[in-house]
Amino acid sequence: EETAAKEAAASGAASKGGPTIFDKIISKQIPATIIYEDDTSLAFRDINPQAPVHFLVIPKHVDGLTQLSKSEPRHEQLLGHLLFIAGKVAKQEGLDQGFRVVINDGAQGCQSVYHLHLHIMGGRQLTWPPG
Ligand code: D5M
Repeated sequence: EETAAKEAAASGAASKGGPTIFDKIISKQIPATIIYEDDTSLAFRDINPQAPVHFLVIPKHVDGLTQLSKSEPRHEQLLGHLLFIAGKVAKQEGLDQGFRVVINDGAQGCQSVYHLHLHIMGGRQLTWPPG
């Protein structure tokens, strides 16, 4: 938990439920390398890539997986959409040999930015299990 808190501080994460750095990326207040965008989602390259290709897919209007899971049914569709976009952009990025999709949720999940995001990593042989 201490590590997660430190990582959160290092990434500039806001408190749970508050605005995060990703809100500023959505509103274009801070730059990011955006590789896909539609009305409800955004994909951009991770600033600290863990693989040759590492991008994030985020919802534009919802903060967290827990928030999504216990609220309106329309969020069920949004979750599916995020995964659909992950696959579409993975193809666009040439990840035809495979890739990994990860969601870090909460302190034990090692989440550092409290705005739901899917990590998509590929372009090298990945290993399992993660730490
Ligand atoms: O991962 C949060 C991820 O967000 C981590 O891989 C770094 C990335 N990040 C943080 N700030 C930025 C900006 N400004 N641009 C691009 N990527 C960023 P987590 O799953 O919460 O641990």
